[in-house]
Amino acid sequence: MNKSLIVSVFVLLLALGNKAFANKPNVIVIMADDLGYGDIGCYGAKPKNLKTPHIDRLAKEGLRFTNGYCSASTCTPTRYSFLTGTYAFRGKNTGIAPPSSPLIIPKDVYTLPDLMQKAGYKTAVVGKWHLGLGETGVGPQWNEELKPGPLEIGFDYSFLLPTTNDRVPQVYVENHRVLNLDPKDPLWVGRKKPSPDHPTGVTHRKTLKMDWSHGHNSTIHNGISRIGFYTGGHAARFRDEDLADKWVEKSNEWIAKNKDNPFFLFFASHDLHVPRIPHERFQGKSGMSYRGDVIVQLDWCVGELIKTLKKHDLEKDTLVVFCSDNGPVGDDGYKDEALEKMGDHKPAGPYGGGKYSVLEGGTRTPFITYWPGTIEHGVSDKMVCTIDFATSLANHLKVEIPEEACLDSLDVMDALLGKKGAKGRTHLVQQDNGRGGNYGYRVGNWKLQRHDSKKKRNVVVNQKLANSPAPRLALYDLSKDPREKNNLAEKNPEILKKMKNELQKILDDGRSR
Ligand code: NG6
Ligand code: CA
Repeated sequence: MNKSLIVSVFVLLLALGNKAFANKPNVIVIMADDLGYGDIGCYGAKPKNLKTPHIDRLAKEGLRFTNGYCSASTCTPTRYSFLTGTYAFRGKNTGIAPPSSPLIIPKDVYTLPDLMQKAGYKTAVVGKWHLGLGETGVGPQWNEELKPGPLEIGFDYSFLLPTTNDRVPQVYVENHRVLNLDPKDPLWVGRKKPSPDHPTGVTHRKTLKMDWSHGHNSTIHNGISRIGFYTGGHAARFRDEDLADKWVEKSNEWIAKNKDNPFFLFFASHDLHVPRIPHERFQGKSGMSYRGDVIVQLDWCVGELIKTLKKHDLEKDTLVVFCSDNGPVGDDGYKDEALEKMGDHKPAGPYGGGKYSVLEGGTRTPFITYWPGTIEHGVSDKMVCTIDFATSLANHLKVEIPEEACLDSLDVMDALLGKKGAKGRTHLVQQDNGRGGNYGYRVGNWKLQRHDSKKKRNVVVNQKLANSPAPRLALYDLSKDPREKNNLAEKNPEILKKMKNELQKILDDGRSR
């Protein structure tokens, strides 16, 4: 073969290689926990030492969305919708999952990881799960095989914090097993105090390294009392300080093992959920409270993942998405000075409300897509939601999804990739927690709030968890009133009626795709 022929064959192979990846990029979804719209530099965070250079770089070189959403203002329903492509209020028991929740995504539901597997991907979830484990009516069998779980709904590998870290137990679950569990020291998890002398956040409050402010006063582990009780499993227990490092370590291992196939990694960070316990090397770094420090820690994780992609020369072959599972909260049950040391920082940016709320701050969250060489850098005002990945990726990968699956997931792939003329969503339902709660419904600049919850009837929950009254139906113009303070319902009865009916139809139809 002469030289020029060799060169042309090489160029052709390179082109084919790139094309294969353009059709099947690796996908990493980095989902932060309780991270608000205004919490990171590229979304306007100002505090001098609250630095997020790695996330900011994704935004600078990728696409930063100003209308990016998660579908609910609490964790479990957002994660449910992200994985199923269906609004959580349509499912059973999709509110915040308790420590002993069984798997809440039915095994026969077609999921995002299912469709990625169909497309030939290896799939993994590393980090916080909070979608339950075990059979319905039974729940997690901690000392046995923990299934069904992620492996039964489309993941090839899982390395989990099974619930959320303010809930018991503090153990890792790798695939079907609690990691490092000594059978001679079985793990018991329950709702009632296991013995009269079992130390709790109430009886041993003085010994705690971080005091609780509400709830979170049952079993103590690592000097922090939690929701729920447990005993045993001592060899399996982790230190809160080490979670972020572990997620990075396990992700890196898995990427290295799977780098020759297309892969899908759901990196489910626990930062900034309570208890906010950064690794010692991040403590004090933000100049704020631990809430700020775990943002710095989260940013470090993002940097490490990108470093890993670079190391394997995969940056140009990987679509990275950075998002959050719900908006911000100050005091979420521990006295960690989050509110006291907030200063002028506005965790929800210009928006009102936050976690638990149907105001914009509850679901409008950081949302960045990054794929060097494919996504041009910029800022997008297209409306996109974490619920849309399923249909967007399915269409991109040419995988058919069954008619009765992913009922509310829309194809916004062109918008995610920043293509010219791309359309985002025209409407979005925002929910708080669980079924029959409160709803937000957004169309263009109009925002309808509908407060249904019997418990929290006519109540708006704001970042400080203080409740203020709200009418059952209210209408806001987000272009002028991002904090949703000026109810325009009376002045715009037609728009109110139209949006109220549209929302009702989406609820009644059982689908919006
Ligand atoms: C609440 C907890 C809160 C947090 C939340 C779930 C109390 C008083 N509050 O019930 O601390 O754990 O559930 O958060 O227990 S989420 O981000 O996982 O949805
Ligand atoms: Ca959350």
